[in-house]
Amino acid sequence: QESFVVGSKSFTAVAINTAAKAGEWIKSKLGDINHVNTKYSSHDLVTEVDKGSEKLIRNLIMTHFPSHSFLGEEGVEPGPEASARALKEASDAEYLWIVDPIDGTTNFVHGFPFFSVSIALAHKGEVIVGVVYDPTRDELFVAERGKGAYMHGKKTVVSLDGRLSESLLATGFPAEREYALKTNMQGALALAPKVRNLRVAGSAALHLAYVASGRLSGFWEIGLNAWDIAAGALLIQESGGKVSDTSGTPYHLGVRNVVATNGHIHDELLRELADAEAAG
Ligand code: 2AM
Ligand code: CA
Ligand code: CA
Ligand code: CA
Repeated sequence: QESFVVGSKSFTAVAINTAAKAGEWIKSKLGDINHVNTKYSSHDLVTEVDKGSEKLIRNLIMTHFPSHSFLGEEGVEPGPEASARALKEASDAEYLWIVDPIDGTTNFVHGFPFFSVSIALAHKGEVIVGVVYDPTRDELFVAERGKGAYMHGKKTVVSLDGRLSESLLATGFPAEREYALKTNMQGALALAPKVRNLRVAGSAALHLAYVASGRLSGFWEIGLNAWDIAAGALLIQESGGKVSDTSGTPYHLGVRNVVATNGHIHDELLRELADAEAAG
């Protein structure tokens, strides 16, 4: 049994308080953005609120746990190589906080109310605490390894849907990343007639929290980063679901091509996605 407590400080309590504070601040900035900068292309946005949220989160966490390491999206150069390198460098740490200060920045910029704060803590490479907070709906999803997942005190449980035909699935359309866009679109095109319906709402972390809480039967997306997935993956595992990469390898911090389901539809979804990619 891992220890979730150092002295009198609970990792989970700090994660929850930090996500709540950051979320509240983000919400207060909605509709009040002066500058939108682009990272890679006109599709890849970052605002002062992304950076401010990450700073707030980093300060709170490092004040409580100065010996821990911290990996946040806005502290890493854009692009898959830099983020893989940053994760590799950080993965020697005994305790590593993995943070997305706003997941769904495009939504945030446009005032489309579907974005979240994602905070995970990994111990020796294994996620032990995951928190995803949706400030718009004031919904806080919390998981502790081995202890279950909760939303506001109520245990979250994945959906019972046993077939794709009765499933509501989500994915992402990352416009500036050609391979990821094409692969996700091919998957969506192949799956659309076979599932109940598809959603593309723009926050991977919140989609994962929705799989954990049974609102979605499954989610997949190619080309994500550790900070998009870490907290949500634990939410799903602790809610009885399954998380892997597209080849079926069980979830680990390096997974970028994520498939996350209630477990029942997992193999069927993996098969359909593999067929869709092979068919090109
Ligand atoms: P973000 O809002 O934190 O950037 C939507 O498809 C998902 O893709 C979101 O979780 C979004 O996270 C992420 N995303 C957006 N641009 C990205 C990029 N350039 N590389 C990797 N992930 C990205
Ligand atoms: Ca981003
Ligand atoms: Ca993200
Ligand atoms: Ca982000």
